[in-house]
Amino acid sequence: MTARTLREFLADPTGAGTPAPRDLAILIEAISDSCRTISHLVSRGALADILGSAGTGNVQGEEQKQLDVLANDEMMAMAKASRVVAAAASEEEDDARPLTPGAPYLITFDPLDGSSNIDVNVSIGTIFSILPAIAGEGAAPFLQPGRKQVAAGYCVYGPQTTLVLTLGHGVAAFTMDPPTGQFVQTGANIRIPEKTKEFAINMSNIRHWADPVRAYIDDCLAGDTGPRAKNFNMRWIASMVADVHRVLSRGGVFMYPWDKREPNKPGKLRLMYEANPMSLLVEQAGGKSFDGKQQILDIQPTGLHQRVSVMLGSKEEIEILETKHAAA
Ligand code: AHM
Ligand code: MG
Repeated sequence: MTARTLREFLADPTGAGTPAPRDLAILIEAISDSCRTISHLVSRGALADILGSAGTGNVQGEEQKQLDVLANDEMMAMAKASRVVAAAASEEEDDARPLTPGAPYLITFDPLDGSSNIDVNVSIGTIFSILPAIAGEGAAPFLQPGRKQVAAGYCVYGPQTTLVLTLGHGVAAFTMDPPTGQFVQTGANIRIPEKTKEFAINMSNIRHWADPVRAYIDDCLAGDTGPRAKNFNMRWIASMVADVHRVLSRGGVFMYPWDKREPNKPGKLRLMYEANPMSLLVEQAGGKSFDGKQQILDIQPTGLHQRVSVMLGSKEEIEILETKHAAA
């Protein structure tokens, strides 16, 4: 059997002969078109004179790179042209943009995640989350818990360009075939191994962590003579999209927890653009996600740009983290 294209997958995503809702299929295909365009821009880099700063900042006060702005413009134009998106919100823009009145979906995205890696030729990606459109103005309709997502995914621009997608029944992966630009299915029903020996965290922040996080990592570092009785490996790409892709591919735990530097800031990563879509993918692949208090998908959002503590990945590791937090 020849591998299916993304379009063929959307015609029968569960194998039961039922196509994805038409407007959802239109949107997913439109997103994949944008990912192809962004992948092309990313691969040209300095040749197109698009590396370096854009000379602007986003709503969070972070410097925007030229490619952040180009990717954002591409995703916004796509959402508008699709005619199936009522409003879109981006990590790079202050406010949600109303697009097509009466359309069935809302979309949120981080157009190019891993900004610190853009100029150094390390994997980066686009993360997206699709919610049902509900009544309300501005940010209000977006403030739905992650469990309400009808689809979520990311495209990682690495050695291959790979789109990873959930429509709420399992996780599938599609690799872009450069000669044709087609996304061809290369992964079905992806499962995160329950057990792992690999963690991803920015260790330079160790002195700032809360006690349960410190205790968990200390146990991992103690290796086969410590309480976990096994040696752990560490990876940190500093692109969430690439770190989570590794977790989905071979297991592990990814963490960007709250820390004491800015106690009133819940975390670094953003709930609507990063944590929710990644949590849905991880849960659909048999893993778990946790913010130190509750499952991330159950959080009731209060703001479009709200930040959150993130721990996600292999089920067994997240359950150990839950136990450590409950005991603290
Ligand atoms: P960005 O959306 O501006 O790229 O920031 C999010 C990124 C994540 O991809 C990554 O996990 C994290 O920031 C890396 O942070 P640090 O540089 O502190 O290790
Ligand atoms: Mg990001």
